[in-house]
Amino acid sequence: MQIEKYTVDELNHQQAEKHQLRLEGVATDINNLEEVLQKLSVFNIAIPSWALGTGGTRFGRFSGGGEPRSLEEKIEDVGVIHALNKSSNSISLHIPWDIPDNAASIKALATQLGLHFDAVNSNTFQDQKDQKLSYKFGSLHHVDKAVRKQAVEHNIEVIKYGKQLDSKALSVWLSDGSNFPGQLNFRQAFQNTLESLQDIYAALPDDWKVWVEYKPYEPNFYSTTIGDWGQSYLLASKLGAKASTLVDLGHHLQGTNIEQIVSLLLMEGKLAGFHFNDSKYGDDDLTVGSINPYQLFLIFNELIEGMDARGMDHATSIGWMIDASHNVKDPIEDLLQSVQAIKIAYAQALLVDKKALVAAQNNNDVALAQEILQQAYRTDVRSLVAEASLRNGGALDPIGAYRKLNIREHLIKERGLKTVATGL
Ligand code: PSV
Ligand code: MN
Repeated sequence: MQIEKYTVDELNHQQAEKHQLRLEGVATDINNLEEVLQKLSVFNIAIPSWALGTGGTRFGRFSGGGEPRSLEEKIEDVGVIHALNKSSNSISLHIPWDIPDNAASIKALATQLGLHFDAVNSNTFQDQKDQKLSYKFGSLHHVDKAVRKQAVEHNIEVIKYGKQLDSKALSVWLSDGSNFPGQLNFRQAFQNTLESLQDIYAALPDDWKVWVEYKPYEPNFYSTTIGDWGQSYLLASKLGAKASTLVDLGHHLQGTNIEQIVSLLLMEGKLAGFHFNDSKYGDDDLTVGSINPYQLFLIFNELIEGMDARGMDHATSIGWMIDASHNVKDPIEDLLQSVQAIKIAYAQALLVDKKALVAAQNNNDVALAQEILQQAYRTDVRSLVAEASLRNGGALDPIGAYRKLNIREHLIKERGLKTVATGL
């Protein structure tokens, strides 16, 4: 389904007056308004191909209706999201869940919707039907060289698909680990992983990157071979300049100071990018900003500080992607909410008075430093995000528009109530 622009314009028109008043209200306190709006309008967050269907847990999965039945339909759903928010201009594919059999036509469809392809993701955490050797005891870290070789070859095949679509990065997440003490020799597992990644690295095209994602637990519950940012950073450093560390917000133990991790990875030029989500207990895959929006703001504050210090372009120098699972919400609504939450946190962080913050830090004025951050965080920036969307031709209120245009009903009519998308 494609959204006609005039329908969005019509809805915007109805809300124009209210929006203008809100914008004027907040604009008076912002010196760099045009700069903030410009930065917001070029900021995009990739949508993962596996997040367009309903998610589930090992206890069950409850389909929501109208789920995309093919890669083409997933791309169309991202097209809907992008038409509404003008901030989701790319899709990240997971292979083999979404193999682009006909790359030329897949690319043409994406281009028609104003989309391109973000990082491609490999999958050696599941066994596929026609697979020779099992990943039950891991893939790139496996004790058996033949299994490692099979996993390396899969990653090289994923790069091949990515090349056909003009992707520029391979994202690797391994579930490799152990469930019980004694099961694994940690050093050997790490060395095997490094060697396997070196083989993959050697197959990377010159203008590609490899992103190494970490996760503390699940599906393994005693150790994970790339379990934290230190292990990922160590691998990325040993691999070389094209390798860096991917931060998935849900992949930290409770209370971890993620903003500090981000700051140091940026300082070392080793922050690959993000998988955004939110969580209360673990890797809960909840909507971005739904549990801890202040943490998200603090992360963006460090990102902006660190990127500006290195002269990096906010929008393009690292990868921005959502990685969430939608068990009870309409996935498109959940993704729209996530993108809005990210843009809100980014906008708030752009408002931080950096000069004043540096002065407060250098004077050890702790209370003032906190005031400066919270002044920005407590600013209602929703009308700034709306204005950036409007200027790009998107909706002032993307979720409201999605509902008013009855998009899910159209999708159910077109695809049926009981369709099931590939993914977890
Ligand atoms: C693992 O939990 C993860 O965050 C990785 O990014 C996977 O590729 C993704 O979820 C989808 O399963
Ligand atoms: Mn992830």
